[in-house]
Amino acid sequence: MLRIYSVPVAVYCAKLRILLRYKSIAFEQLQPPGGYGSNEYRAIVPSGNLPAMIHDGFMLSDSEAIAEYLDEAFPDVPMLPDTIKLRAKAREFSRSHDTRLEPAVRAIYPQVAFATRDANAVKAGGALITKHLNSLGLLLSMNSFDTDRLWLCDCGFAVTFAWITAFEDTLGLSVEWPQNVRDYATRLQRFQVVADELADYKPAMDAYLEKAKSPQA
Ligand SMILES: N[C@@H](CCC(=O)N[C@@H](CS)C(=O)NCC(=O)O)C(=O)O
Repeated sequence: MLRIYSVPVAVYCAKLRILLRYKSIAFEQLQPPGGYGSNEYRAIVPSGNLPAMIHDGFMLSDSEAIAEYLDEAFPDVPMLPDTIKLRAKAREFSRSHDTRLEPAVRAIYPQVAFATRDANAVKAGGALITKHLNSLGLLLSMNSFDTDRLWLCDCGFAVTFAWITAFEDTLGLSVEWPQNVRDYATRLQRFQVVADELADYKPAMDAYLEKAKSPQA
């Protein structure tokens, strides 16, 4: 049995669940004992991060390491391309999500609470996200992945795009989306597993965003 340590709002857990759904891998989710970052959880998962996986007694953390492991362990529905160069490109694409776009979006979380929000920090955050979306647009324009399939590198973007849109709606975050990035976001949502995961994930996003509301609203 495959077990995933997770909490409902965790972005990288939602990313991983898209892959698990697409590959039809059965899994069970567990709360990290003592909460993530706790000594109890670190005794199992040294980074204290989510997600982490236990597969037949084998522990692995980091969503991308887990995703690549699962792609090899459950090869029936491959989620990495079949040539060395396209696989490398897919990894470049994944890393641009995990190390660039998502961290820029994560920097907005401290600004969610209405009571302590700094409008200048939200504005600066929007500019940084726009910069990364522009880079993504350029990367996409050079991309030759089959667009009829979902790739491992698509999973994180699907979730992060949902957060950017939620921040536009709730915080008035100002972001410019290159047209091909908008088209990419729309295309990802047409995959049933992406739509299903985002629908299941939305209550956790909404609960997190409650504190964004003005007390007068
Ligand atoms: N690059 C890591 C990022 C994981 C990550 O930042 N997870 C968040 C939850 S979405 C977390 O565990 N945050 C708590 C912490 O960093 O201590 C991955 O892909 O797994």
